[in-house]
Amino acid sequence: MKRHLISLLAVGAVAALALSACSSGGGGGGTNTSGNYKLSFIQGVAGDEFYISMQCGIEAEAKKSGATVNTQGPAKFDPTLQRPIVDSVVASKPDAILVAPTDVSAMEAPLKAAAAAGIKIILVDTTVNDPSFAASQISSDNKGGGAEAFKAIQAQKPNGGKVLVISVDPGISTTDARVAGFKEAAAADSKFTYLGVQYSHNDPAVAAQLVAAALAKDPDIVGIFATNLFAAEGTATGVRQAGAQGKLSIIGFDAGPAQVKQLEAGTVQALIAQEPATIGTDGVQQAIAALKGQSVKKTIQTGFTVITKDTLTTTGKNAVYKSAC
Ligand code: T6T
Repeated sequence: MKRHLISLLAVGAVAALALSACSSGGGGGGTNTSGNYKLSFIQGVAGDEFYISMQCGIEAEAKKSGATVNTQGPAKFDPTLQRPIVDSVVASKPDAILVAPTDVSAMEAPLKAAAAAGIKIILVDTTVNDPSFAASQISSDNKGGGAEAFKAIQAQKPNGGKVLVISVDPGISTTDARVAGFKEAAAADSKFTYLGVQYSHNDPAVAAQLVAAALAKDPDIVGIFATNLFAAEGTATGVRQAGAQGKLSIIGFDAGPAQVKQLEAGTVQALIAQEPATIGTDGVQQAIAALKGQSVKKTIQTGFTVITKDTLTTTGKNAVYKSAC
């Protein structure tokens, strides 16, 4: 298990992309023996720096073997928008699809059908309830990351108090696991009271409203864990709007440029940066191994780095996500 935990308290449009080589691949069904594989990457949502950074890793790795990559993502993190993209990608018969399913239930059947049609499916970041059809799955230690977020609050607020989680939507494997890890860790410390989780639908404005309302009800909240990039962005805004900046700890999952600014400004106290480019690199390697009939790792867990203001220019520097490759 690769895990880079740096426990420091101060702690990371869609592009349709075709790389140079043209695939001669026939796609789906293992008909492509040329090695110039045709890969598709379906993001959880377009324009999210986490998936952009993953795309960068995917493209760089694909280029090494002359594979081509087509990247698409829905405008929202929503299975009703992602499903038609999966259907159209499947119709284009790629050799393999790297995909971050937006829901553990809704995305299972279309991806299973794609695998049954002979397309190698690699689950990157998120997963589904029964991922047995997938050649490989690569993701962060999301539960461990949630527990780490609680540790960061614990270190900043040693006297304990009320803690809240702002997540995305139920049914997303990654953020649900982060919530579970945080909740479990919080339950083990009797000084803390877990107020539960509220869902922002991946909309920073909704997250900000939820946080402002929660602070109006419980002004003594000592810590908020925001489980992804957009939840963190909105949480920081909500705390600022409620005039509570500096009174409580905000720990955000992910490290996009906006989160880094909030860390620098002192609105957010720690970020848990994943390794999206590595997830992408590993995903391409596993896809190509599967296509070549070589041995494939069924699951790969990638690491994360806890970044604080103090470590932003040192250990956290390379962990920040990219807005473009
Ligand atoms: O946190 C990442 C990703 O891991 C999660 O599945 C969805 O949200 C992000 O893309 C960040 O916005």
